[in-house]
Amino acid sequence: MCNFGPLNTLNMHKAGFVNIIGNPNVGKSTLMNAFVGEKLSIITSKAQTTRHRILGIVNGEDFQVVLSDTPGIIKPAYELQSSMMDFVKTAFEDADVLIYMVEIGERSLKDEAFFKKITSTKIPVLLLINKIDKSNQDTLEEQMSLWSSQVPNAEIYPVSALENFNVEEVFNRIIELIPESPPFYPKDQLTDKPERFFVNETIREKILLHYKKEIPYSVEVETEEFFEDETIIRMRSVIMVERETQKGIIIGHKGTALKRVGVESRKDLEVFFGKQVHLELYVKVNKNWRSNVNQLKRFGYNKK
Ligand SMILES: Nc1nc2c(ncn2[C@@H]2O[C@H](COP(=O)(O)OP(=O)(O)OP(=O)(O)O)[C@@H](O)[C@H]2O)c(=O)[nH]1
Ligand SMILES: [Mg+2]
Repeated sequence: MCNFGPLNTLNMHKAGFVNIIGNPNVGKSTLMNAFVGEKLSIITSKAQTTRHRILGIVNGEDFQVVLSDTPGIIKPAYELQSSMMDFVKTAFEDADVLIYMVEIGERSLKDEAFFKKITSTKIPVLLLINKIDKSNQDTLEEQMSLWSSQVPNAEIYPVSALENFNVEEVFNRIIELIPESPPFYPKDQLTDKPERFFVNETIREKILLHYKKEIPYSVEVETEEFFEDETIIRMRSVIMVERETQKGIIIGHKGTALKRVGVESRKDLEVFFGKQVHLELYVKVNKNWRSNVNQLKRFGYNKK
């Protein structure tokens, strides 16, 4: 984790927005969680795990770093993916520092327009070559020279977000780069998302982990009830799928598959909220929700 010592003795305060972008699955969310020290973003080995722009706020006595985790850059094939890419676009608009994350062995960004934006931006770019724990010195050197020629405006850092290698050094560089400014958010705030968002995401993570092919990409989760008393939080969430056949798959034989999602989600949520959790889950068909602009708005996929 990062070392949050005071910046100086002059009462100067720094604050800024640091937006993390890159291809799917390179480790953007892992990095954000490593900075924040909390599991704000879900992480799986599948591409397109993150669908929203999620803020993670790191507060120190004399600084506030507002990180944004964003969806991996893809060519959108349906409306949900277009909205996901709109979140990435907004990440260019308000950044004080851009983190462009690639993983070891990667060659270039699939989307040329985004790539051009990165190489021509006036915003300081930190290019992080992630997953170096999987690499060796020769490959790393080759990658360092490849990326310094591809993105000459970037400062390059080899990192391992998973093993926390060089994460603190990158954070210290961020503190140097962000401007003098009062904080943007209250100093005890960790994120911009409400509690229900983390319930939805935890459930979606279990679905990404346990179901194959198109199923996780056809699922949206909505938490309809979130009621907290002194000892327990009671939640009811609906798992939405696009078609009737998918509903059967989610539930599984005698409900065992859905039960597993429920048990694993509850355990994670108890850790996240630090309280006993009662979670009720059910499945509903919401035909073609991911191509329906109004439905997408309802689920928070409108960028503005
Ligand atoms: N070996 C290794 N694996 C890593 C590292 N960082 C992340 N991973 C793994 O890479 C996979 C993807 O990580 P995420 O953090 O979900 O990646 P992402 O870029 O947020 O992915 P999307 O949200 O789908 O765009 C997971 O299986 C992580 O455990 C790393 O430093 N080393
Ligand atoms: Mg992610």
